[in-house]
Amino acid sequence: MSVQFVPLSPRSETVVLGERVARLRAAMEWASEAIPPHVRDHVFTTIDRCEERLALGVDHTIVALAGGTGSGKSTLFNALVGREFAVPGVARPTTAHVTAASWGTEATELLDWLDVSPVRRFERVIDELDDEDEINLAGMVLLDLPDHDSVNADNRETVDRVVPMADLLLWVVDPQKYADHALHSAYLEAASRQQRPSLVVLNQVDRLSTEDAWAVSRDLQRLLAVDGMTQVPVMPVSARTGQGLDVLRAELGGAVAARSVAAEAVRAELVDAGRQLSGALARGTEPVLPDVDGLVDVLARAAGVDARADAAAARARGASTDLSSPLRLTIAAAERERLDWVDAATAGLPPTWRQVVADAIANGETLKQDLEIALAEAPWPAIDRPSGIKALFARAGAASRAKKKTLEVGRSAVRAVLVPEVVEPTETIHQAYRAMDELTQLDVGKPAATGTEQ
Ligand SMILES: Nc1nc2c(ncn2[C@@H]2O[C@H](COP(=O)(O)OP(=O)(O)O)[C@@H](O)[C@H]2O)c(=O)[nH]1
Ligand SMILES: [Mg+2]
Repeated sequence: MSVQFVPLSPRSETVVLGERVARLRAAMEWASEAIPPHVRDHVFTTIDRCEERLALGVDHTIVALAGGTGSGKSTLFNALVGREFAVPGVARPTTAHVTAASWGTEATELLDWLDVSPVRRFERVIDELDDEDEINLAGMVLLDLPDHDSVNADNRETVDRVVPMADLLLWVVDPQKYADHALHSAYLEAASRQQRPSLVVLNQVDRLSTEDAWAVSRDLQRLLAVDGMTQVPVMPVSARTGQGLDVLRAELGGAVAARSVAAEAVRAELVDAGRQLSGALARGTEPVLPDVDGLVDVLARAAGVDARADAAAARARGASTDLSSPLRLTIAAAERERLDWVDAATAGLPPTWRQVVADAIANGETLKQDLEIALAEAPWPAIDRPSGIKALFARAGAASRAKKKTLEVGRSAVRAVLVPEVVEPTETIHQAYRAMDELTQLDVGKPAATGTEQ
């Protein structure tokens, strides 16, 4: 069994993910009222973290050693780090703090982001004398975390802060506590649900017979499947004797060399955010922009544009109609058409979107005022009233031209108000909806690296 990471160009992946995060932020800013508050907060936190992680580049892969007290995280950290890392003056791993080792490149910015104390940072210089396995680890930033089951609340808080920031989680369990309920329910299930890239090691196998080691590995594999981690192989290792560490090193090297694990972790975070958002979306419904011409016509008529056009026609035929009285619209009429528009624009969407669209577009009073102003300032055609002998020959053609021109001018004045005040804000909300909807469908045909059991 091994984990395979398919290499992808990490930079183009980063660009694509960056755009996706930006779209999600814009969507959330436009439509956050449609999202339940606890989901909204979670999604904004995710957006912040993804932006920060992408800004730091995906050349590094953050691997976090996580697990319960005494499972052997620190021992395994030391074993992977090796003697070369024993830098005088650098503090040894302790339970209360995060300790970090970076292979090959300095990772100052990343370690600052992770809030790892400067005295708890090791650096491993890699040169051509190193084994291939070691060279493959270039770019890895390994973190030794406090215990997730620590009695100290600060330690648990540190774990809860850092685990979501890791690109790859390396779960360390031991033969006594591998079935620990808290580990499975609080961490492994969540990691699985969020599709977080994970590896699991069964440490301390030197304390078991070979037969028992396999039996425990199998049982652990079964428990992981219950957690939803069907794709994650269990690696039996001993941090004390070094047994199995070559396999673990190779797995880590494969993951780190692909350099897309960080991007994959961000992608998984976005998928998780999308899943949280899916409750605020309707499966299979695409919002549709209602008929703009219809809205223009009906509001123009309600404001008296059609009546004015008829009057213009009558005047062109010779009637003594007055065309100078201002056009008026009632707030009630504006509000009625506006609500019909909102209904049509949110047909099939969850009810919260109705309010979001209603809030985004101009209200009835504003529409009334702005439409009346626009109609007062419209370049109405001058209609000559034929008199005397001319009136006898006034043709139907002149009347119909006067009517048509008046309608055109009135409707285009109405349209000029409705486009920025109603149509464009509705389109913006629809785009926000689509951006969120797209996100909930990211799992399908995911392009990035993935761990697969062989
Ligand atoms: N026999 C054996 N003991 C181990 C192994 N790894 C760690 N230990 C011991 O388990 C205890 C806890 O280890 P530590 O690394 O501090 O665990 P942590 O709390 O997860 O960081 C220490 O006494 C270690 O020496 C191992 O692979 N085999
Ligand atoms: Mg420790």
